[in-house]
Amino acid sequence: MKALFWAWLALLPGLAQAITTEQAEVEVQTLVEGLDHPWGLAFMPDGRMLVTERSGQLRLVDKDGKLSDPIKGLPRIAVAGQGGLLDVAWYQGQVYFSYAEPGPRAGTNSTAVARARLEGDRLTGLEVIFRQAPKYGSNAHFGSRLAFAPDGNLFITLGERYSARDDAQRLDNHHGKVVRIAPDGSVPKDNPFVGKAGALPEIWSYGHRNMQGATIHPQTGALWTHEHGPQGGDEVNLDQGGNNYGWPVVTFGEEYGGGKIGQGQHQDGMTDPLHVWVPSIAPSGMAFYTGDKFPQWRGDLFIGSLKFMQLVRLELDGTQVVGEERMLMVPIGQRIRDVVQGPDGYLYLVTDHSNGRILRIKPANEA
Ligand SMILES: [Ca+2]
Repeated sequence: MKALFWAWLALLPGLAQAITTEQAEVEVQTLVEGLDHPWGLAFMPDGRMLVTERSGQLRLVDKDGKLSDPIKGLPRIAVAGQGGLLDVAWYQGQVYFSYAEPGPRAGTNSTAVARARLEGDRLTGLEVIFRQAPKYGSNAHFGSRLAFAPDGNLFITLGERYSARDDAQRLDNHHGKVVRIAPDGSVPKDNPFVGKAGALPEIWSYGHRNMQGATIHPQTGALWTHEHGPQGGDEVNLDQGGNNYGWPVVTFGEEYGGGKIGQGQHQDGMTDPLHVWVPSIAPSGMAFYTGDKFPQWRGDLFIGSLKFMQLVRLELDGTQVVGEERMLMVPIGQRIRDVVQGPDGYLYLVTDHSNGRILRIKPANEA
């Protein structure tokens, strides 16, 4: 009977066999608390962390968890709903961050990305290197994860703003797209839609809903993303240039409260996800584990779950998901917003809460 059950599961896309880590093998430490809905975390080469708070503050955290005052010199940020100060990255001596930028008309906004140098307690030389077009009246689905590829180009995930979902299938806008730009904001000449009439040249891939996870595979250098489905149908995607990922034509989810969306689950010319969650886990943050503190996890993909307040571990065979674990069943009672591997080989989590935390995952019984 059990064998039959797994045979049946194997027919469903995206369902992987449950796997487990002994709870006793892992210790969860609170490094920082009292953050206001933190969203993104990045390490700097000196070991300090940059952390964003959605309400508009960028702060530094030292190795012992000491939190700085807000960094000065940030641009105007549209803080409402899901919008605010969002992801952060460090690349070649500069801070890069994504945020909801106010538009010229009241109530409009879109995701923007800026970079600046950090001098003491302030940003200097701030440049906005990307603006999602068009500015739009919505406080939802900003996407906005940042991932630097090995070639130095920057991937930015962009949501379809919830009420503009049909735009995700058109190339004349940045709704429901991944874009790829150079660190100075210029467009790489080898982007897939450069020179195509009517297409914005920054676009890397399209047909996305709202992606709050993006990371680079440590061996292949490929971009992996995940995205929130509607009701059901969260996806992990191998995000390749020029591909159409289907939203809202194909999805494994349905309208909130029920009701069919689009044409079903597959269509020629649209790329299927590598993995699907039905029901949704509400994924945010994503990291491949490459460290030496948890040898048994090397090569695994870690994803935060907002909805279940869990850390999800996927075991992979190439691009195939062969096992799934829902970790941190001991309830921390806070939504996991970001997942980062530290330079020390520990995993760091950010919890999206009015008393948000940075958590450090260590092996238990470590000296
Ligand atoms: Ca899809």
